Amino acid sequence: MAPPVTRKHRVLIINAYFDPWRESTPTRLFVPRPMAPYFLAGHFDPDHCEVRVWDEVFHGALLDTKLFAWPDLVVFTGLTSAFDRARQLSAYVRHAQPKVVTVIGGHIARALPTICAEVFDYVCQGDAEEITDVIEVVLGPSCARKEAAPRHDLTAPNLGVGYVETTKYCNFACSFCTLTGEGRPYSSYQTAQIERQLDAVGRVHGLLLSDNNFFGNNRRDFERRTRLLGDRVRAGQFSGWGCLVTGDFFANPQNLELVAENGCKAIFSGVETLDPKVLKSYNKKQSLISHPLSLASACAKHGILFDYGMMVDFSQQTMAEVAEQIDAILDNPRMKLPAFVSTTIPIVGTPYFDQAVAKGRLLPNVLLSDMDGVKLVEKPLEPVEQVAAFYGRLINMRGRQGALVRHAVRHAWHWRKELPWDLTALSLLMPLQRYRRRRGIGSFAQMITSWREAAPTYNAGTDAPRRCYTPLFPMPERFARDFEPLQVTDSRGALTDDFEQARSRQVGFGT
Ligand code: B12
Ligand code: SF4
Repeated sequence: MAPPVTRKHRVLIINAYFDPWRESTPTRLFVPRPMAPYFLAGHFDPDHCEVRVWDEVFHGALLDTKLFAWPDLVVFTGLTSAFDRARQLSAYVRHAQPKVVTVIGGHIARALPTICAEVFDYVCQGDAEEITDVIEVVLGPSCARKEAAPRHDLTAPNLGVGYVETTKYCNFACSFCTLTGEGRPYSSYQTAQIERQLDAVGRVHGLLLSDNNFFGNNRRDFERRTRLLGDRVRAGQFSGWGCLVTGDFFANPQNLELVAENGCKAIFSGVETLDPKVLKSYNKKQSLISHPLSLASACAKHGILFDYGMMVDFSQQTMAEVAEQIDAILDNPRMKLPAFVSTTIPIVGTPYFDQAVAKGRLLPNVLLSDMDGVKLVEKPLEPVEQVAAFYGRLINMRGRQGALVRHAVRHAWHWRKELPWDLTALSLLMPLQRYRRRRGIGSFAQMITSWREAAPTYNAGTDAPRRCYTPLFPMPERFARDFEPLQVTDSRGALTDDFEQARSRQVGFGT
């Protein structure tokens, strides 16, 4: 229990993050933005608590040592691979302020419950609402806000984009997906809850839905949520919205008509790979009908921009096969380049991770923080050094920059009559911005840290550890373990004892 304070309780909510490109500077132009910090912030009563959010994606690496001594309570969220980062930051705040209380929840806590219980004071397995239990115990019942709504006011500058979630989790079970591992049922928010979120967003240029799958498995419910958004577009709250759907959405053309009528302007779908054999191996049959060209054409007819992500899996594909797919896209101005290319990640807790372990596919000396989609962590079909070098060139489009620029211009020109000017401009600029190594601008400390990072090798076995594993300033010996990386595999490629212990099940709030 924190000591009584006469001022407001100070709450710091941190989205811990390791930038795969090893940049410590802010990534302001990334969409979508992580919303968990702002959902969590909404549960604290503003009359009793002063809440600050530090999102290491949007604000860059947290290197401001003065902030470590500020909070009474620190709440952590983040992607699974960011566990080490959350641990480092919790060490900094405990060192600066021994009475601070730390809480973690979300993907990290679900995948690694045991080690989280050792490192943090409270470990939450549930959704954002579970933070109210912690607030009541640690700060007192009056500090928890009743009808909570996300704190969109804390997202400033929001660059004209607002975020809302209308459903949670997913009705599919792809083997590589974290949601399959977590096994929570797909569910929709009630109308009043969505309205509350929309009211909290206020007037913005465009709205992005954070849903994993806006379409889902209940047509009437999909129609309800779509019309709700349409009403807000017609009322002038935002000019349009974008969402993420699964491939089965496109099977019925009426779905596209309905979303278009209700102001949808952009659709993202996880095509993942153009290779049906690989899709089947992931249990991702819903994407078998999803060829990016036919989907882009269908969307463009309704003035909707189509986008997709692509995964490459060198444990099933050769470099020549991958190169052929990318070059075929670059040769065809009608096809859109994927929004991002990533390796398939064996995310801890997924069936895909278990298969990779059972088949001995993990490379030796893999750290949890290596699992960011930008490094090889699985044994490829071909020699690992060659594949890593090839992959590094591919995701930076090295040797393909001319073809990339030509493709972007010809692609935007081809679709200009179907798409409004702002979406045409977006489809021109997005690939040029995504397929190059990011050089960001941030605080002096962030820029220096980025410049000092070793160059990436795209191979977990040979990448030098990130700089943040060395503390920012000398720390007492008792914090030494907090700066050691959680190692997933040993020098033979077998799971380490530390990792097995870290992920063993020990569930429940406050463990
Ligand atoms: C925004 C986003 C990003 C952002 C930043 C994410 C971040 N947190 O830092 C960016 C664009 C950087 C990103 C990158 C990637 N992402 Co992403 N991303 C998302 C996305 C679309 C939205 C997240 C969000 O805001 N959701 C809404 C909020 C409200 O939900 P939430 O974060 O899940 O939190 C809920 C609960 O978990 C819980 N909760 C969370 N934290 C806490 C804390 C406490 C104390 C409590 C009580 C509860 C709690 O409460 C919330 C619900 O009420 C999700 C999909 C989705 N719909 O969630 C994928 C998702 C998180 N991403 C995913 C993946 C796979 C990736 C990539 C690996 C993709 C790739 N192949 O390149 C990369 C990772 C690169 C890296 N560095 O490792 C996976 C999960 C991966 C994982 N377990 O780590 C998701 C779930 C998509 C999916 N279905 O596969 N992503
Ligand atoms: S469709 Fe997407 S969100 Fe759903 S299980 Fe598959 S990868 Fe995960």
